[in-house]
Amino acid sequence: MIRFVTGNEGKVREAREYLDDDVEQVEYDYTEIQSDDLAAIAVHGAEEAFAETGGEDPVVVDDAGLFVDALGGFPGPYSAYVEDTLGVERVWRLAEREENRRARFRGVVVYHDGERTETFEGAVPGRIVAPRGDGGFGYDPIFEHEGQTLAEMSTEEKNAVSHRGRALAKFADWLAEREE
Ligand code: ITT
Repeated sequence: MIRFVTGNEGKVREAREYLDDDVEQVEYDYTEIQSDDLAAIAVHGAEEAFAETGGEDPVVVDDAGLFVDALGGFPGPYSAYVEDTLGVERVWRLAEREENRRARFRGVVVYHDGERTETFEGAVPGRIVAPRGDGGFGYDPIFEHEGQTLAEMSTEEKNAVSHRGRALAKFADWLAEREE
């Protein structure tokens, strides 16, 4: 069993497509260190969550962010804070003024079992658009990849292209190799 440490059910739903029923959601609010480096934030979180939640099963932490080119990578590692304070619609309004609407989602999935820590990364290019679609979560309605927003895709379609899907695919391969 893998303990996925997150308050975000959408992340767990996407992870189940790769890890079947071997995933349990654990809501532990780990310290998010201030860093530009998503991997550093997630590694710190995974090690703290493993130590503090008292289980033996390995933990996984997923940290992701939306990086808008014309806004110097904003909101980046501060994406959760910006979603809570400004909201997704206002991030679209900020990007709307720019000629260049290119952006990318970047994400890391970190595994920690008390001894080893492994990091898997993924990214997806796209552009910021007016909100469309009601699937997914977070910034999905304003992030378009090849003509569709991530919120217009099914979980399977999103996973096939998304930052999280790419990171989870690498993680699932690594797990399968270990179990051989
Ligand atoms: P946990 O930290 O509890 O895992 P969170 O939602 O706060 O949940 P992050 O810090 O990784 O997770 O998220 C950063 C922000 O980016 C947050 O506002 C998310 O809604 C958003 N986000 C992350 N992955 C996303 C995705 O696949 N699609 C759209 N938005 C996403």
